Amino acid sequence: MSPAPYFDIDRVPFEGPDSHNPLAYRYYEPDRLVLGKPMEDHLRLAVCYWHSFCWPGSDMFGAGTFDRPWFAGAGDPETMELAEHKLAVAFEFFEKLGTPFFCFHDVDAVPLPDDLAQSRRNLDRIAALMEREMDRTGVKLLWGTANLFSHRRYMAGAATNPDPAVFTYAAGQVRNILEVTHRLDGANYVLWGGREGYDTLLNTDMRHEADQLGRFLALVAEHKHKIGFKGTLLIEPKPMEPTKHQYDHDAATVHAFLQRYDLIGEYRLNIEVNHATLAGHSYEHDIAYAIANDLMGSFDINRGDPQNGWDTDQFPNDVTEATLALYRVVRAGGLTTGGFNFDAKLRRQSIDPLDLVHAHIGGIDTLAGGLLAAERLIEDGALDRFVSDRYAGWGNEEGRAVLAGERSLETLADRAQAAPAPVPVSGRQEYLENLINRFV
Ligand code: XUL
Ligand code: CO
Repeated sequence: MSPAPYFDIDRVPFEGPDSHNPLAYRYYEPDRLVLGKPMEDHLRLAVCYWHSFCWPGSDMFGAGTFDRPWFAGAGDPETMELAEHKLAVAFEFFEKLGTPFFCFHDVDAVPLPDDLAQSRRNLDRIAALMEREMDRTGVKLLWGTANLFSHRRYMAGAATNPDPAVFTYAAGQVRNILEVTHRLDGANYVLWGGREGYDTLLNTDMRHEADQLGRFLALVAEHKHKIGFKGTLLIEPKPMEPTKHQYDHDAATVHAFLQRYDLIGEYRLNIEVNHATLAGHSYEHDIAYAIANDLMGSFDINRGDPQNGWDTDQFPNDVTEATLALYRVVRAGGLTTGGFNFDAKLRRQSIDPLDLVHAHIGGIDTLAGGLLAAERLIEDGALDRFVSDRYAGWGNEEGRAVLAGERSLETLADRAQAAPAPVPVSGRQEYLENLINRFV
């Protein structure tokens, strides 16, 4: 259970913005107070298991480039011993980075044979070791999830599969990992509908599939309450990839779906940068939508490549984007059960253990820098004031009466006819963009 250290570094220290040490944080200072709350509680950073410890560096033109000692040989199945080795390295990594949370799929942690009872035994065995490591290090589980998209049984979806036996199998898989997430005191449980969509409408009954997905989500919520799991259930929107079209397209689509199937209150959103951008939005847009509709839950953080139209899942490095996201999150009251999970992977040529460290240090400092800029922006107050002044007209008695439904179209029309025409007011976009750059 305790192989030799894999990462040849000490714990990553905070050294401040002037440091030239590539193995130190320049901005991430966990106990620094930001607007009265420690930075680590604002960010609730998580390392993801799958990209960092399971993904071999493969692409559609070639096999894996990463040579990790816990990987099974080509064509060999993963064993529990290798899974335990992987777990030990993962916790070594969390400790050295000082990240307080991690996230995993069932299949990331252990082999899942085509036998739900044996899969559960494997999960329980690793959960016991996880508990030990969690106790030793203080690292906590941000969320667990089921991989309902890699196995060939799920090629036509899990909850939305035309075969009810696949729906049933998926239910069994979710029960196992939801219960394990509960056992590990996970703060959330995530459902990402990887193949809950279609490849072609020619073979698809869209209404039927939506009803199936609605039922599946209701079953998961019922089971959560039955077992007393107190974490938040989260849906992670994504418009496409792997399917041509996924039903959980973006925050607004999921919102409509939750309303349609009477699931508001049971689910919140896990919003991911590169999913929002694939949907043709900015990250900030989906965050703003979630906040406006009381659906903010948690965040997967990464970035896409502006020249590529797919989910490249690179580590975040844009401080302005992080600033705008954190400004909204903090202004909305901040995270509760959620966190920022690095759902990001190395490039295929970054084959050294240290590359994983550099990637996370950069991502963590990007978020920390964004948080500090957001703090300055909030303390300054000019942006807030600009927006509230812009809507100030609605705050008077007449404006409130209109919104409260106390005026008819006729009354408004008569008033408009009697009054001088409204005078257009500048939206001042460029002024505001310059303002943001003053704080980043
Ligand atoms: C895929 C993705 C997933 C989910 C969890 O694009 O983001 O890793 O976060 O299943
Ligand atoms: Co994700």
